[in-house]
Amino acid sequence: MPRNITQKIIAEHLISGDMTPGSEIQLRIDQTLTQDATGTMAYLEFEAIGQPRVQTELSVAYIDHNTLQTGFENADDHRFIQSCAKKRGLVFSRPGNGICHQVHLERFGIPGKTLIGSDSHTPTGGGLGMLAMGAGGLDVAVAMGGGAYCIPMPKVTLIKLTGKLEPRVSAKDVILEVLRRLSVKGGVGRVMEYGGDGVASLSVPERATISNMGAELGATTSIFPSDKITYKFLMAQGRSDDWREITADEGAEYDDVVELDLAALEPLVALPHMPDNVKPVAEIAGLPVDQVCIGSCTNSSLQDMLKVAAILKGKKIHPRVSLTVSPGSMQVYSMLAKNGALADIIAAGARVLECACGPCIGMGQSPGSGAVSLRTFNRNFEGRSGTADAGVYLVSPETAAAAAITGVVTDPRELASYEAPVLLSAAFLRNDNLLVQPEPLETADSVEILYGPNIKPFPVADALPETLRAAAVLKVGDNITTDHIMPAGAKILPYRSNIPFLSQFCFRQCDENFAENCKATGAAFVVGGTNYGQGSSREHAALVPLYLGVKAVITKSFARIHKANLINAGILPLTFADEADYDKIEQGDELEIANVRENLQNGGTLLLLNRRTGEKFPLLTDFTERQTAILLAGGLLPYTKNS
Ligand code: MIC
Ligand code: SF4
Repeated sequence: MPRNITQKIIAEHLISGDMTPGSEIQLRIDQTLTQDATGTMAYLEFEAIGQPRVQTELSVAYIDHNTLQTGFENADDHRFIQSCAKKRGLVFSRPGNGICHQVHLERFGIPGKTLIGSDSHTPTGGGLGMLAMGAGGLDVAVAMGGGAYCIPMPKVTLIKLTGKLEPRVSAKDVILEVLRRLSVKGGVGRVMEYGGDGVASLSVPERATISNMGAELGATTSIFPSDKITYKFLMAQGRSDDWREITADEGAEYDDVVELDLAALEPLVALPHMPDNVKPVAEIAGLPVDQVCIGSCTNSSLQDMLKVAAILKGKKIHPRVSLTVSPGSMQVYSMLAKNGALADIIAAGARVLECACGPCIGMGQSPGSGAVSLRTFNRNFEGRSGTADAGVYLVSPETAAAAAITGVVTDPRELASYEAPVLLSAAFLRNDNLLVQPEPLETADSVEILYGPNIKPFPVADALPETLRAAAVLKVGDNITTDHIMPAGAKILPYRSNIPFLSQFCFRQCDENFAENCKATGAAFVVGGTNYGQGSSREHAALVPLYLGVKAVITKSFARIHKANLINAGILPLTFADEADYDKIEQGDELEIANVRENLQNGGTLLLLNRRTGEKFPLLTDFTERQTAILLAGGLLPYTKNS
């Protein structure tokens, strides 16, 4: 039977399961990556699993999120991760080497391989034809130990590209258009597979921009074919041997098809505070801009930076605007320096930041009160920038650079003509000085793991009891993000390995008394709307609620990675059988679910009793056998240890 790209790679990596959409499949994982903000926890979990060395073809530990060192915490965590990498057999990418997804694309990604990473933008690797997925730290730890990665078999949507982008319209505009049409939940349960004649006009970094921000659709991942363009990219990286062609078979079937004419696109912008709140740039042209930030794993390739440099060349940034530029990797940074484009960026007045996530995760550069900030990033959730009342607008590098000069939102097609950037490179500059290789197996025993005082034990749930009774300590609406549940930012991120400290910030944006209320009641339920837990893969959004006594989260629907993280942590993720029942619960109501273990084991329905009204609501428990066993055991760790 003819197969699409997704089905081909899944079939090659299938350990067990049946490839019918929705049913659970277990996949062999070739590569893993972690970053530091989720990595400390992942390595603590790896240790708890008890495996001495990683069993994958390649595992890389990156440092790119917590690079501000305003106290000892981040530096200690870097040292901890470096020592784990050395002992356990991982390549370590030192701070300054770049954003995990950009570096992985350049130095390690291989078409046709599977990759999971403890970061939701791991699908960036889809630009190279990898099946690359974001996952919680514990799932990555299990995969590092050679275990399978379990997901529901995704549906596959073909995004059929035709035509070619007009000048100054960008790959970013492609994914913004997809978000405009499909919304932040449009990709749930799906792989977005790109095909059609238009694919050939897109470079690997452009494809990576599109697959990267497919995360904002809630998709399992996004993927492009591996073709001649992929070959050229790998060749320029000195890795032509890693190439293999992967295309969909003639007559391959898809669950649905979205047609997109690249030539018809115009510059787009996602308005505050959701990545799918997309409008043409022309519609808000003239809006005064205070800050422009260029970079992040979505838009920090050499190609993007050269476009920015070409627009800024010989110009001066507007007096109102603060412009920051973060190249995605040391490779990008050094090539910019070598060819002189960096000098054009600096001369125009940009503040050049290190090769890291930086402002994207609120690590510095919080905008001023009520500011308008144009960013080439992928998320504009309220407060994520560190300034609660700032408006973050997501745009392409061209649109960002145009506003930096004019001081107002500007359609880049309105700019006077500028010299188009010369795309260097039959060969990229290669310098792996900031990659550290692990200790050989024979001597690994002698390597000491270096724990800092900020590393605290993480919570593990007890086996599931027969009856759950607790108050609905919090009731929230639709599209709650993991940034709501467990915020990031410069003040909090250094405590990613200290769950007790983090707990005081849980759900702060929704209810500043959440943590205290949980502590007062000892046990809690959270009630939510649709797409609960979208955004980041951070398992802290499950571990911290677990620490605070959350037993179950009851919603209209969940985002994929967060649901998996809740199960892994031993918190029940339940959905209303009838969405209208959501309205029949008020914050503070006492709720009870009886016969939990028995009903889960028999595949029966759980009934939620609202003790205030006496009403009972059926809840869906669409768990696989494995997930049920994990929940009964109290989470993935006790389950893995017992099995
Ligand atoms: C993000 O973009 O929100 C992050 C920070 O990269 C997260 C990971 C994290 O919370 O550490 C992600 O996307 O998974
Ligand atoms: Fe880093 Fe931002 Fe990308 Fe997350 S989205 S990996 S914080 S650059």
